[in-house]
Amino acid sequence: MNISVNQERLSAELDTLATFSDAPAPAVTRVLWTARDLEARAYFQILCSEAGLSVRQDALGNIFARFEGTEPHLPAVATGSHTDAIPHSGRFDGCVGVLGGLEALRALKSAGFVPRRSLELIMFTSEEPTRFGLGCLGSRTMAGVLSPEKLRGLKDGDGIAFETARSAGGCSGELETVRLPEGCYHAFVELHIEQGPLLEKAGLPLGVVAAIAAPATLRLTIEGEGGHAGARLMPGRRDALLAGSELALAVEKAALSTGAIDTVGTTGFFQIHPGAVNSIPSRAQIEIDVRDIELERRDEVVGQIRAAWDEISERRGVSGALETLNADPPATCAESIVSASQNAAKALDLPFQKMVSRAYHDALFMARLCPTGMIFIPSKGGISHRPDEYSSPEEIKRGVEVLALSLAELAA
Ligand code: HGY
Ligand code: MN
Ligand code: MN
Repeated sequence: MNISVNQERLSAELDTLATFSDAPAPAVTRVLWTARDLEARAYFQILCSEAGLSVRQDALGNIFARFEGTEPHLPAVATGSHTDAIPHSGRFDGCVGVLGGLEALRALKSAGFVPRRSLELIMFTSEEPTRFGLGCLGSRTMAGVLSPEKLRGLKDGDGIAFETARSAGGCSGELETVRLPEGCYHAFVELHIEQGPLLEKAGLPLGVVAAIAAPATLRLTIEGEGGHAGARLMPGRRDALLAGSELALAVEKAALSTGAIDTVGTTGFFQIHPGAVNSIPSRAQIEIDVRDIELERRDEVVGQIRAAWDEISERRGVSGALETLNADPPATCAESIVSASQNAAKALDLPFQKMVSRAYHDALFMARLCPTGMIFIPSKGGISHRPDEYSSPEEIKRGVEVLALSLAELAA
């Protein structure tokens, strides 16, 4: 099938989407249910309606845009990603899969393709953990991994309750209706930027993902003792920042201790109180991200971090419970999806490599619902979660073409 992707239109739409941001260009900040996020959601829904797709939103704000097939009662073939963006990040992470997914459906429509199974484009709520500390809220709930009770118990960094934020975000309806039954979809394919250097290093335009790494997030509030930086002498201090700093170094040490290149550990969030130069830090809030493509190794690293915290807190006389926010298993991509993507790449005469995704994605949870796979396009310099994140219009166009042909094969 000959499809033509409208690269100019897609680039213009990605440029417009990037303007809905709480950070000055080229950075993008777009956090769940902020005004910018709502603008992006509204913009996406307009584009889908203009493309003749039927659009609906569930109680958690997941948006579904449907290209009806000739047999609409059959489980649909889905694609999609996210448009929320962590603070001061880039304009392609997630957005390529949402607007590129839309462009794939438009290209199939204009090629006169009529799917037997309906095609459904999904914009997932809060793939990033920024607001509530937990990533993939939409897909995690759709897959039944996150319960409505757990959702209702969440509070953001300003103490705003989840339900308050949800209704302010224009969502209504019971959270119990978000969960989808297994087999609700025939297949799910997500187009995403690689966010790493491998495709660029290999000089390849395409990656077909075989597995998605296992992420875990830990959170800790360290309670020490504050005091005057001058008058409080060193012996017996209970400095929360220093305890947290030792823990952050222990995270790095634990990740390196496995000797496996696939083990990563990051202390990405570290806030101290009161934050005055002449006041001893009495409290520190820390969030730790640990991943590996092997579950046992990941959990071994988490165990080492817990043991390190027990020793540090005891020795320094500080307290705090190390809470696990999520510890998800890795996902293996379904052979049917991997082969559909490979067939598409071959039909387009595009070389590719099979690879692992070290970033997590909504596909990690859609894999609990149906056969799932991912298509990667290169990231310039392997950079992501930074304002200089970049994929060229040509690379995006090729990813959309492969996605469109993959969807066509799966929906036929
Ligand atoms: O952190 C991740 O892997 C994703 O970008 N949320
Ligand atoms: Mn991201
Ligand atoms: Mn992403």
